[in-house]
Amino acid sequence: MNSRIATDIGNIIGDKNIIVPNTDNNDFTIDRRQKRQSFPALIASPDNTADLSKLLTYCYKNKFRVVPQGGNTGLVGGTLAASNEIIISTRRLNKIRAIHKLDYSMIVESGCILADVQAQANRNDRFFPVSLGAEGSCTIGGIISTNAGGINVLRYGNTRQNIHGIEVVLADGTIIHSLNRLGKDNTGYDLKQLFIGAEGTLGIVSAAALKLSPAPLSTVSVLCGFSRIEQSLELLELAQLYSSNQLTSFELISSVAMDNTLKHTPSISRVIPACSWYALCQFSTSSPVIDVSSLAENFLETAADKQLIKDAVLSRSISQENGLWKIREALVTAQRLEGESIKHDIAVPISKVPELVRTVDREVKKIMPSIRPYPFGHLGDGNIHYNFSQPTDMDAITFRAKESAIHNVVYNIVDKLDGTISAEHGIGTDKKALLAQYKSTADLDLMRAIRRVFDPHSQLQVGKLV
Ligand code: S2G
Ligand code: ZN
Repeated sequence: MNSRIATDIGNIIGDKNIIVPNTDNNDFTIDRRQKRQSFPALIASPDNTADLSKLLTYCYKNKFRVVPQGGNTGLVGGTLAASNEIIISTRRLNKIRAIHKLDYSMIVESGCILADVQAQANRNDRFFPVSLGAEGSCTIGGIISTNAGGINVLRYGNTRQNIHGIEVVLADGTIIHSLNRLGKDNTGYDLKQLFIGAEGTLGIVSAAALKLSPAPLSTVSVLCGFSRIEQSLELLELAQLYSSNQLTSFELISSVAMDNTLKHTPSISRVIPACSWYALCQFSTSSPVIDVSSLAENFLETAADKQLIKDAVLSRSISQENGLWKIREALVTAQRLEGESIKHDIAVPISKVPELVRTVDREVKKIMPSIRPYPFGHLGDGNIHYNFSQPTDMDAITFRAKESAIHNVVYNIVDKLDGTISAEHGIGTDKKALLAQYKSTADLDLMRAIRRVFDPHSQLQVGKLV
């Protein structure tokens, strides 16, 4: 991009907000979890919505291609930029504009880090429930544009269900002001929902009115071990029953994931004897009159009476509970330390998870007998990260060479089980071709038509999503 353009953009957003990519600050140009490098023409980081609007108007008039970016923690190549594209980072749009306790709402700008927003809500005796591994660096704009999930979806829904309103800037610079704090607003199309999960293809979210929940007053977590994947469904049903709607999370962990986490994380020790499968669940309540520990104890007693579990531990303190969830957080890193991995972010109807697990295991081993399945995930949403680790007797190149064959087997099984190829991580560049394979022509045509309405010059997120 020539220097005149950089000068123009500097005049619009301030020279200090133009970021020159170099080896030191590759935070914007390397997608940190996949380690892929971008080489954008320029990185612009406006620090207010008005400048963002002027910048987009300038890009619109000049037909420059734009890649919106939040915390750059995505997993599907959604923030990669080509040399003829401008990364527009929202990180400097990072003010918490207001908190409205009695409205259970909080107005924050896109560049706010999720963990900071969670903390600010907690300080005001409120709870913003979207919680995921990257929360220390992902941004509010990022979780909105990918409709991020995480471990609390079972009780609180995805990001989509926790947004009252948004402020968004369209490709031509038009600002859509709909930062309302209303629990209900039935006045035509719910336009905000179009931008949530659109991966930046329809506009750049600059701020959001978040929906807050009452802060949990007490929580307790249970790690139980069991033998057969089918028992996980009965345990989930029992946990729902005995929690009287206080069940926040229900995560599935395979023995491989547990054993690898223990192997690679010195600070974590085994808390119950080895089992084939584990479920980690959390009961939480905001009520001063509900004793979640006794709910969890009743759950465990009944599970034991029904011989659903081999062993279990119930947290008796916050630090013990944090220790249990550290296992869940650490298992993703632990897999990375076991060599190359082939990952899936799939979901099927909950009742079909056992069939998914057994069929995928059987069919993938026909392609690669020594492959190491590494399944874990959000059983409560039917969302299983059915990952595979490189066989110990195979080099990375040979392993990678089979990746698309393995993906095909897995996605065909998911499709037959009425599932989805992407439950929470989105499509980006990596799954664009897959989406075309598994989404109906009618769906794809409609999505493309909507995209043309919002981005008539085809400038936003070219080559991503649809
Ligand atoms: C999780 C992250 C999956 C991965 O931990 O629930 O969303 O493989 C995932 O990074
Ligand atoms: Zn996940």
